Amino acid sequence: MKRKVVSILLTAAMAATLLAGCGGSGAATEEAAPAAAPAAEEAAPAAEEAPKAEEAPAEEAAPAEEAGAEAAEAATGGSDVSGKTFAIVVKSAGNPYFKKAIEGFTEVIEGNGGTVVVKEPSAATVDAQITEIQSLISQGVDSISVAANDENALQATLQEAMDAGIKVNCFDSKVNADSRMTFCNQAGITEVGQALIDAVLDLSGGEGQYAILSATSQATNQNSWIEAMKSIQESDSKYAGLELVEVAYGDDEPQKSTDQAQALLSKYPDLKVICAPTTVGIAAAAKVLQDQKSSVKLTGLGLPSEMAEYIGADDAHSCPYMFLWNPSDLAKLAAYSSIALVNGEITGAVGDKFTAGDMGEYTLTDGGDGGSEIILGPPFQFNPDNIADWKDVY
Ligand code: RAM
Repeated sequence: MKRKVVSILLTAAMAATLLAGCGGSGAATEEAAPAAAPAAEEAAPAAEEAPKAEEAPAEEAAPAEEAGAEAAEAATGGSDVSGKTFAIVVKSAGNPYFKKAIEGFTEVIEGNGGTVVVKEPSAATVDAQITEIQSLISQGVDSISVAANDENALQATLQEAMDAGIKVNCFDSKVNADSRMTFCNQAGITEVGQALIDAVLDLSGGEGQYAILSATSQATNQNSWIEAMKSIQESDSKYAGLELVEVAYGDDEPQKSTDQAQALLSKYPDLKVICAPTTVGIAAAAKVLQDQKSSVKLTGLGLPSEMAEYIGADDAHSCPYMFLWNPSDLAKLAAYSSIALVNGEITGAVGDKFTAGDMGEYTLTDGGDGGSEIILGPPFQFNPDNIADWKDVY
């Protein structure tokens, strides 16, 4: 019972944070720029909404099945989808970011009476995802939500799925407009790029060499954030002193990311900053830099639970601050939009609206690529002042 109360408190606190940090769907774009700024005071209001560290651990410590059942109970506000099957296809297995996403997706679908099928390819490749999606088509699922390992290469397979009457959306990392009905985007691409390049500028002291440690070379989301960083850098003279020396790829594998971080340090003795726009890459680089007592500073996109020990303002810590969103909330949005597609409440057209349970109403907006998207909210900054509040949440 106590755990249930804590669970409800936590859910309410996270919802409050989401509302405080993200606003409704319509407000997301306007609010994104200020919230993405790396100034400490920007993070303060949202940090106050964050669950206190004392509240969070009980939820995290709950046995998986029990926590799942309670979470399902709490997931109200969708529509009944009894007898329907919803698949989630992540980039690859073993990534804690996608573990949280699967939890959020499952909570919503099972909370509304549906069945979940989880597909976790052993490596972050498009071929592995094609194999998984083919099996979902044969199985006759009602819906597929995919975090894509390639923007275009899933098109034939996803078109086959849609031709078979399966509703297809993507989340986290998109497929092209012809391959999807809509896209649940964690944050505006420009907002993420702006937050990252501003962090690089700040941590470099305004000039010098930086490197990017990315995921796979084909990942739609990382590639679009990197392109946004580059174009912002080119468009404003305040970034003129920054030199991007290399984009390295750790393929969202811990060992390869570690090797790539070490290689960057050896190749570029004057390197000032590494920016890793991947939770796997940033965690690997954080350990390398901290173990080596390197003066190179780190920023990027990281999970608070994995990065807490590396976040700090002093020389003993490798990462002064970083950004992310709630991966569980992102996948909940994918689940709610899948339910709306399956129930015929939306078709994926720009302007469609649906209610994402207790997350509120969302509107499908123009994704800028010929398809629609649904934006969760602006990226959130994690820093020494708020990391303790978040490290046990996700
Ligand atoms: C990794 C994955 C994921 C990305 C995060 C930031 O976990 O590449 O797609 O959104 O990092």
